[in-house]
Amino acid sequence: MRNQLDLSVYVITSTALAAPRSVFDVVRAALRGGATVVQLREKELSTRELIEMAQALLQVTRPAGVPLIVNDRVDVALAVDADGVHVGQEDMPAGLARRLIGPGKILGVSAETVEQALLAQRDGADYLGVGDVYGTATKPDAGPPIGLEGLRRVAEAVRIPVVGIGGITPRNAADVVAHGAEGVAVISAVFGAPDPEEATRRLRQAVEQGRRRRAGGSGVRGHMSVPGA
Ligand code: TZP
Ligand code: MG
Repeated sequence: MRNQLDLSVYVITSTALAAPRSVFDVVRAALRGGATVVQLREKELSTRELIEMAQALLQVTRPAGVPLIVNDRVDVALAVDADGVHVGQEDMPAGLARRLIGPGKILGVSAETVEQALLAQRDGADYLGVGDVYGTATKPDAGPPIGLEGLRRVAEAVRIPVVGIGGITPRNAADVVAHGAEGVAVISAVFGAPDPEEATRRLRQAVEQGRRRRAGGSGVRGHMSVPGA
């Protein structure tokens, strides 16, 4: 799974935003809509509850062939044999996480700056979550938005793929990809959406559009590439 990681639409759980629906209902809808990665991120749960939710989510993601990544908790990821773990700058250092999970599991690292990104790459990250791109209401302790240019600087500095995160919606996801991201990571755009399946489908379409724009040589917002122009 590590070798064939598809970061196009990376959905991150939120029990709070899913309510009154369950996280499982929203994850199933997102998978129908074409989500390519699911991350379990539930800061309020006990260790026991987190393990139970991870095991139940694996029953949904495995048949779909989509990796389940556990946020923050290397121990929980290992205990349930999840597909990988995602660590931030205040979690277990990436090098230690890699040592514990071994070479076969997916390791994601959050990076806001080029320096953090280069260290994570050196320490064995498979991909980077880069943001907050646009400003988010979902993570109150996120730093100031880095914007599309901040994202581009990080993406250009590393060899490993990056996903943009923070305030991403179907309307702006193409810009994120046009500025060098391989895909988009979202919480509220899917877990807070009235129709998570449709929201995920629109994110996927936007990612494809962003790739076409990048291939056409125009990463600049609002500028479509015009052949011969
Ligand atoms: N890390 C940086 S921004 C963010 C995280 C976890 C929250 C993203 O949530 P949303 O709702 O997609 O803006
Ligand atoms: Mg974390």
